[in-house]
Amino acid sequence: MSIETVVVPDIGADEVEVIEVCVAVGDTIEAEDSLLVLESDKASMEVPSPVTGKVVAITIKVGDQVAQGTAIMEVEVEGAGAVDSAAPAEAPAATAEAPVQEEAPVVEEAQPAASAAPAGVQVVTVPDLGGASDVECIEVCVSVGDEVEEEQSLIVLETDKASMEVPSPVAGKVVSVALKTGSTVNVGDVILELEVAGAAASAPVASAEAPAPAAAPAVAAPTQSFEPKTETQPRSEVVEKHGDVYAGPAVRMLARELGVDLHAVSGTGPRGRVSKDDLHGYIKARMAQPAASGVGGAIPAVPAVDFSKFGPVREEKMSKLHRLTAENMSRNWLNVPHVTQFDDADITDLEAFRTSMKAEAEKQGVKLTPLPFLLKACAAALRANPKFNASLAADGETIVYKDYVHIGIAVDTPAGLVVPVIRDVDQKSIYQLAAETAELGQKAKDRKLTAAEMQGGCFTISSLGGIGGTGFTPIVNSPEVAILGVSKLDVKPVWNGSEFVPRKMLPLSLSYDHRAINGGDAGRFFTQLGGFLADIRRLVL
Ligand code: CAO
Repeated sequence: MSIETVVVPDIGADEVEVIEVCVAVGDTIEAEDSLLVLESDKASMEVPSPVTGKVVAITIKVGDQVAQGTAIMEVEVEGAGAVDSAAPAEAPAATAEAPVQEEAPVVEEAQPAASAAPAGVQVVTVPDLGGASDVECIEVCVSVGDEVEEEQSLIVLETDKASMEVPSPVAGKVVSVALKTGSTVNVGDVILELEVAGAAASAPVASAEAPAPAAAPAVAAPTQSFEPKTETQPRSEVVEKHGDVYAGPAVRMLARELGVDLHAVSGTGPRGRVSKDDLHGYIKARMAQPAASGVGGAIPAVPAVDFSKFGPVREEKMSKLHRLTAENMSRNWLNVPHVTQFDDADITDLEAFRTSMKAEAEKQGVKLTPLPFLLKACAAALRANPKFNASLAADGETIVYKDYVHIGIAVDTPAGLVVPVIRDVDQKSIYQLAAETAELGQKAKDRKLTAAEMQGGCFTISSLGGIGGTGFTPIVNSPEVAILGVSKLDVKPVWNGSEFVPRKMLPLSLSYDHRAINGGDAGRFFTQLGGFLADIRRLVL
């Protein structure tokens, strides 16, 4: 083990603000996991981790100003040697490993060149993007007819790691806009045409002759001039909701994600700039408002309670995994119209077989529980009922059927709930499944699962059978469309037509997304699953 100090990499700007710390002490992080989000007034950027390890200390906090080389955190990295107490002094070494600049926006250089042309219509083009290409335009901040000031934001561009505003190089009136939200742009692409204040529209000046000002280095895009177009662009194409609001790109992005119109938010920053806190404050205030009477009201917030008024309390921060799980649960609960169906599977014969095979399984090095049989039976039922082995596409209009059967198993760990995925369950033997379940379960508890081992599931089994309970309603692990809850096996009297006989009954609950699956589909799936479990010989048919 050794301790690495992770420092701020070259961010192409002097000092920027930490607006989010994405990890906490004790978190296990992978290389490339986001550690921080930084924001200047022109750009926001994520700082990914250069190493894999465990966070042992965090040396910055939200609101701090940081620059290249500022120590961010200490990470315990797997490897030889004892803890290196001199590690912080090695910050520059960590810098060398830190993410390279190419993914961070070059804030100062993102400024298009201002033309020194005295008058005319100027074409404003996309400036140097710090090496990035095919960058998405996520916001067009102005529209035809707008008077813009020098430095006023024209568009907002976004890569997967950073967003940046492109300010106007000169003051003028927008005569046409060449981009719209969603356009993909590269350096030199035309953004818009500006009629420069005081210009005679009929006397454009070739801006190719215009030198770039000192503030905008040669890497910035040149401006050009040409005859103004006579046709005007339809306003509806370019009108942007937040165009005349002063807010940084991260705030704009958050507002878009949350569906908040920034016009409604009062900015408390300099020149009325809307900060993240302003946005959060606005959302909190809205959430605190009573839901509108009638349909369509927002979900009323649960009021905050001071529990210490009623007795002693202890507070504990939720782990990151716990918070993520909670978010996913809320998202799935709110998005998926759930139906849960219950049944008992008669596994008397399966249990007799399993018990008879336990000793042999042990010789093979595996513990034979009911779970691998359940996996195998579910795989067969999923193959026979493709609607369950599917997902709804994001467009809400397409169903994606999967020709593979990967099944996740919910594992409750001290840090939170994780769902490792067993691949190609239909092609594996019971022993293989038992071994893989045990291995992934252990890895989950040791927090050693990789992201790949938790992805690609088609269906999930949540087994509480080893713990207890007679039934529960599991939440669908979206974008999967169904989940099987397994409760504790019990011996129950079952009527066989002439008498009650004791049978080992396994309580099952099947929750499904009613947008993708109907009750009839679920009935058929459940009946088949029960059939496979009641007589596992059917699995080989
Ligand atoms: N009814 C009765 N007994 C059951 C059973 C059931 N449905 N399912 C398992 N058991 C028994 C097993 O046979 C085993 O008994 P023995 O030790 O006597 O053989 C015992 O319960 C414990 O089983 P297990 O939990 O070790 O093994 P598993 O294969 O059932 O589960 C794994 C593997 C990784 C899922 C498990 O280790 C685990 O983490 N379980 C917790 C499940 C969980 O957290 N669910 C949370 C879901 S929250 O939505």
